[in-house]
Amino acid sequence: MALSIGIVGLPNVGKSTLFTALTRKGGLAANYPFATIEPNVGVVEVPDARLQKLAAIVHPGRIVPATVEFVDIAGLVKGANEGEGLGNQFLANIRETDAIAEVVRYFSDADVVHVEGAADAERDSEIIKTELILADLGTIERALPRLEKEARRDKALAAKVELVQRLQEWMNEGHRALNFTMTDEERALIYDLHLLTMKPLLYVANVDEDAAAAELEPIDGVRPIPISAKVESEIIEMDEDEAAEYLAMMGLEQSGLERLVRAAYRLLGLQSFFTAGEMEVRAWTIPIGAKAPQAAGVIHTDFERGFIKAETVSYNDYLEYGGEAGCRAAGKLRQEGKDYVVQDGDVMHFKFNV
Ligand SMILES: Nc1nc2c(ncn2[C@@H]2O[C@H](COP(=O)(O)OP(=O)(O)OP(=O)(O)O)[C@@H](O)[C@H]2O)c(=O)[nH]1
Ligand SMILES: [Mg+2]
Repeated sequence: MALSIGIVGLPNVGKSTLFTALTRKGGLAANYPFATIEPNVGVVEVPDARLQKLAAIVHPGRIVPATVEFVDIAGLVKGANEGEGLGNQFLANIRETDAIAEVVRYFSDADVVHVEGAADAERDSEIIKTELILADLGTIERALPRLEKEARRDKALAAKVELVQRLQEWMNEGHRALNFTMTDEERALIYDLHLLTMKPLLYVANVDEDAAAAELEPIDGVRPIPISAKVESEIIEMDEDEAAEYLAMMGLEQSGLERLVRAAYRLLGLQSFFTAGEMEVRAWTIPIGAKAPQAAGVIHTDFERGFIKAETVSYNDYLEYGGEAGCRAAGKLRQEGKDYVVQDGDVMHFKFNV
């Protein structure tokens, strides 16, 4: 389950600069609006220092971190839903992502054109919010006639039609789908519409280099994550020690990637568990609250289907007792069954039978 995050925002706010820094991939960052035309997809390893600690004990053939996929699309402008600019047609590329990171310009470089004249986080994010809502309303408008037709033949669909109509009213008042009160069943009913404003949203404030550690005012109730795309793009040119020193100088403990991924995990209720063997030490992503079989299923569906038990060691025990053998001897290796709720950092070995 590789987490995927779509990057949106006004043109020229630094989306591609950030994307390039995060993914170390050559998405074009350029000082003119609409530099990005084709969507760029990049996969990034999730930094997790625990992997190295585990590897120091196990000496595996390789280390496999969890990954996050970022999708960089063209900037959205006011009126995008009516075909203004280029962004709207690329929204389709982020329909399938798990979350949206909206880049908002805070940096104050007069040489970089702002499509609305000057940066204003409140107004700029409002423009994007409106465009995303209008894009969703377009999706709903296209889907409804088909749904209504199907509902005439299949009475079971009446509830769905009624739900989508209520949602349409709500969104017509300028609200995101995410804030529409729904039961889990209702949420499942509209899942296939892949509404953009249904996705959890993070704001990334692209700040001036000296403000990367700033505490910013919330936008629409959500505190933005300050990241300097410029700093990030400088860090990727450095070796690890240099980068750490540079971050410390900026008053930061973690790179923007780490802070962004951590925030996304928190927002989406995700955590990691590990497998550790001679061949590889590996991180896997699961929802908080997932039980052992569900965790097993992330590795292979057979592991879930034929789940018997999970030999489990807490991350701290694994380090303290120097690995599996030490934990076994100390009675720290637990045999967990199908109702075990996996804890962040658990080192697990699944027994299964298919
Ligand atoms: N001073 C400063 N300039 C930045 C920063 N981030 C991006 N820029 C500059 O802003 C311009 C636009 O950056 P891009 O990353 O191409 O912006 P974008 O949001 O991808 O733009 P579109 O693809 O056109 O929507 C480039 O000249 C960047 O160098 C920053 O943190 N500080
Ligand atoms: Mg771009």
